[in-house]
Amino acid sequence: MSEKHLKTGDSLPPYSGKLRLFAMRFCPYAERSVLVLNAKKLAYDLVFIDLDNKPEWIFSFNPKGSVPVLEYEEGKAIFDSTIINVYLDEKYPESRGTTYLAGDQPGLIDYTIWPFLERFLALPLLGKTDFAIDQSKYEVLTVPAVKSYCLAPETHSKFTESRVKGNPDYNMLDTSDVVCCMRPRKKKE
Ligand SMILES: N[C@@H](CCC(=O)N[C@@H](CS)C(=O)NCC(=O)O)C(=O)O
Repeated sequence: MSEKHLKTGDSLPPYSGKLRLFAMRFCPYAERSVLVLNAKKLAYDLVFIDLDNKPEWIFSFNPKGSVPVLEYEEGKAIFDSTIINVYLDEKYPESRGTTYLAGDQPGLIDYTIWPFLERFLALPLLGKTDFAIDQSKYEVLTVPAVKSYCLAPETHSKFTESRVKGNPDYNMLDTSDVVCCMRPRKKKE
């Protein structure tokens, strides 16, 4: 691993077949994903990016140009540390081994990570089958705090579609304007 940060004009190192994380040595978000890769003992390449003179090719992996970015197959990448870590934990769950994400009781980690997993469940409906996850593995869905606010994959997918079309349907679940269709009860004589 080179500690050198690649900059504008530098070429993309050849893909070795391993997972590849684009990072910056002093970035705490990138460190989150490095820690998960290390904890899971995964083989990976680390490529550092000069964030003030970004190499052109970083935008083909992440249009925002921010790090971390995980290239999980040649030319296919995801970005944002939480998304990367959820993906890694889902794809390589071996070192987890507990009912909840960090033990046998639901806790802060479940409440912090679950919202992303909930949205991962909708990805196959949006054509992203690479990220399909198995809902039955997540006990957290039975926890009342989660169950009471959780939305169905179909709902997340409809909202995402509306957002992608540029017209996010924030009120799609609002029923306050729905006219009640029950007949008024007859008054007792
Ligand atoms: N929400 C993102 C934040 C990533 C982030 O802000 N990374 C910084 C470096 S620490 C970055 O890439 N900044 C340069 C830029 O956004 O163009 C994550 O969790 O991955």
